[in-house]
Amino acid sequence: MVETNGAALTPEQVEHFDREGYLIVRDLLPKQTVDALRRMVMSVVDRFAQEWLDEGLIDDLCADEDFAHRWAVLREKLPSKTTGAWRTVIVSPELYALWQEPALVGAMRSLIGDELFANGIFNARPREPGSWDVQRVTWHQDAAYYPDWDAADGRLVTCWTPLVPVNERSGCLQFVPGSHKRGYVPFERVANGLRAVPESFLGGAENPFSAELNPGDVVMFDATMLHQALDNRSDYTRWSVDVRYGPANPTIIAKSGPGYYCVSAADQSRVETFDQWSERFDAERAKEVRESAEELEARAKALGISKGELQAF
Ligand SMILES: O=C(O)CCC(=O)C(=O)O
Repeated sequence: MVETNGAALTPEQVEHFDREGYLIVRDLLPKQTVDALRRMVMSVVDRFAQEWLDEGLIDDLCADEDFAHRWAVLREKLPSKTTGAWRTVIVSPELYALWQEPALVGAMRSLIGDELFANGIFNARPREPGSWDVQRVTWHQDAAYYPDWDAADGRLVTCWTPLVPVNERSGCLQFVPGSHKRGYVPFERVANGLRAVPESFLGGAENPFSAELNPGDVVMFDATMLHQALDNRSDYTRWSVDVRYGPANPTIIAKSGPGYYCVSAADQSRVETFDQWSERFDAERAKEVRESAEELEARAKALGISKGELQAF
């Protein structure tokens, strides 16, 4: 049985989220949760490094490099030096455990309610040192990514957590406080396929709030929150993980892609296990990938990189 009774947010924290559209909770995740996510990410790095070694693209696994530096050192050795966000490669018990983390669940129950659905949009991001078009995340609302988004369906909350220290130099997130109250604004596609808020809707972005965080901290924010990520000007990879929760009502479930029934205070038997979810994720993802193959091809071509490098988005 999963523990669903993590501590609730205080009324002041809920009030901050309602007013500003985001909330930072310091040291929310236990160290073992952060360590498990870092190990999961590093096992994917190991796998990629071994493939590149086998293909003769690199001559060293760089296994002595530390967590923050290894990926960037490996990528420097490759002809195409950067990659997008990861999704399919992080479907793992560790990611599942993050969604189930009692402290996070406690916070989400305070903001959303007692029946929670884990949205099928989630990422681990190897934001590499440098200024890379493929990785650039300019001002946007996450609502732009939810099919047929409608505020009346219920609140959708993104939870973003770093696996290394993030600050303005290493590419932290920035927010326009209170901008969620403007509601959903139109988006335009930018070169890397992401959905950006046009200039004319960016009032307040000249004076943003920078969410500087350490591993264990979580910033949670509303689907209509205007936010962006700064370029990474440090010498290490800005690793982070982001997951999303919504109320487990039939409309949200239908619109949430390959997510899963994540928490139920009323009946825990509704909650899918990792094996059930990952099997369904694979099947639904395979369908999505087939459907978007042409779009992927066009985006990769526009960026001058291979389809493989884009497909984890
Ligand atoms: O991590 C990033 O660089 C961007 C994250 C983001 O915009 C999001 O999770 O909605």
